[in-house]
Amino acid sequence: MVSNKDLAEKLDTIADILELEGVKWEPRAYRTAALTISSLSEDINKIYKEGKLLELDGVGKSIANSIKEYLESGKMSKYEELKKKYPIDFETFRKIRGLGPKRAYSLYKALGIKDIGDLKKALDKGKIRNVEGFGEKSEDEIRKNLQSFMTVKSDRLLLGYTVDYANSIIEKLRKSGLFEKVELAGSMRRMKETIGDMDILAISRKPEVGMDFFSKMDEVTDIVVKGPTKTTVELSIGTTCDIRILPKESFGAAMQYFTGNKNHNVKLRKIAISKGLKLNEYGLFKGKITVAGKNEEEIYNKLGMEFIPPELRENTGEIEAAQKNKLPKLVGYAEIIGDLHAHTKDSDGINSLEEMAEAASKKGLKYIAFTNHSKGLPVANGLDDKRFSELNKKIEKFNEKEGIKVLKGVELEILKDGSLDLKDETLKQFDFVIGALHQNLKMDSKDLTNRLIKAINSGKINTVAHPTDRIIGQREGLKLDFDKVMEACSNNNVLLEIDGYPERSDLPFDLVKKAKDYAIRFSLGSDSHRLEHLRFLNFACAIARRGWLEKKDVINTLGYNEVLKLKR
Ligand code: DGT
Ligand code: CA
Ligand code: CA
Repeated sequence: MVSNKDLAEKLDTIADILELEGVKWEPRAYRTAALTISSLSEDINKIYKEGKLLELDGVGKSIANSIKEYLESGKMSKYEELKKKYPIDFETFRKIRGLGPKRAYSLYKALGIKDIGDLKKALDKGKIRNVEGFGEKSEDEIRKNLQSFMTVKSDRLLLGYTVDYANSIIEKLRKSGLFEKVELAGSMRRMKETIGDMDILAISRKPEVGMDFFSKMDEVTDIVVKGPTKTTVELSIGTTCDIRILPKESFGAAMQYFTGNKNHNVKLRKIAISKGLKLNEYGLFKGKITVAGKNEEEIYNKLGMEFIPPELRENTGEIEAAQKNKLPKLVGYAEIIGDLHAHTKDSDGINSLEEMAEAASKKGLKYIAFTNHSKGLPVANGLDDKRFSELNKKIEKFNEKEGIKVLKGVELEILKDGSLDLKDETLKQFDFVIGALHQNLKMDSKDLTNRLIKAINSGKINTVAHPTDRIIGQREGLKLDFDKVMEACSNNNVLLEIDGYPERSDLPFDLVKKAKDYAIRFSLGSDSHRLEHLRFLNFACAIARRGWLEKKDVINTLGYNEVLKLKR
């Protein structure tokens, strides 16, 4: 079964090749379709079956036909034809920094490099430096970037693209009437940014019928093992799902056990032993007597600690804090009332300011900052001073209406020397300035850190965009000295951003926790480029919670007028 990711990658490759061939408009359509499909929360097979392909952004008749062909036969003629002319593994190469389609094609033409294996061989023999346009320095870079790609690449899926799918399975199970209870467990319940598989726990008086129903669901592509207490299946989304049916009196213990993580569980079990108790997935026992089991909270309480929210269960000090009743009161998902990072079609977004604002309002948000790119990022159609001044006037006009408020924002390039990409008089117009490193990143750690600190010290930025610049599964984060960066933020009252875009999930939760010790506050953003991305704000909040943040640590819990006071 074709996954959304497969399909999107193929469409992207078609766009790449057509671009190489200098075709004018077509690549853009394929690119848009790829972007739409890669960020869908629904299975493309389902959308196809419901006859809704043409409703997807960027999908016209001809692309819809290609998709249909691919979903039905596993082949896409357009792709196969182009691939005959360009037998290059663009899908993998594009994940390696600095190996976009043009450069990959140059290497193919000069050295016949088709895939990673060929690339490695050529690197070992030092052949790349001799290719026109490459040289010794870029050979070294490709070597480094390949290495970093090999270490970060993984088969784990992103929470942001799987959690809605999981919840829709759970809804169907609940509606079937065959279960008294159905809940999500495992890494998904902990809201970890990547997941290995899906874990579902249930109570049922008819376990056989329940498991039958489950294994015949549309989402299931294969059955790995099937039994009345545990069934494992393959899902169309490209991962497996474990479902376990448990007795009512053990459900809390099972939720605790199968939520994990493993290290958290191991420590709890040791604490149980030290109290003369035994803890497993069936309950907490003293000899043969059940001390707790039905209810998860009770397990924690009987072990001498307060309830630990799933997001914290990583064995990074939460158990010790819970024993002293000193867990933070985590910021609530519903306490986030604004989005502080989103794009419109004025730069590289797909939807208009009005469409985005309306959708954000429908989600219950009170304000949204449109932080379009600045001119230093031409690939993202960044705006210059003049275009920003016009856009800002448009936003002021928009804000005269009742309803959701829009903040005049910018995702501002921090230039190579640490200076900022727009004039001071333009910067003064903005309500919210996000400083960002996107280009010229091939500096050593010290220079890069100083460059960022210079921007932080300028007094002109509110927050630092996706601070590590990692892309999960594709590239490692920048080698910044985060102690120095955090110190500078703390001294200058500059926030750090938590970018909820699934591939980014940046700042990562362990660095969030570290920043909290520097008394830094945070801004949360969906980094939306289209309406469907607005849901990513929730994942930014999940990371905030996993980083132990409380309401007071997160700017997005403040009202619109309060946020305006942060203006620089
Ligand atoms: P994943 O699937 O890799 O994203 O991560 P998890 O945490 O969902 O791990 P998974 O699906 O292998 O197992 C679900 C939970 O079951 C895990 O978080 C803790 C528990 N568990 C699994 N294996 C062990 C084990 O060997 N010992 C203990 N104490 N707990 C385990
Ligand atoms: Ca799991
Ligand atoms: Ca599992």
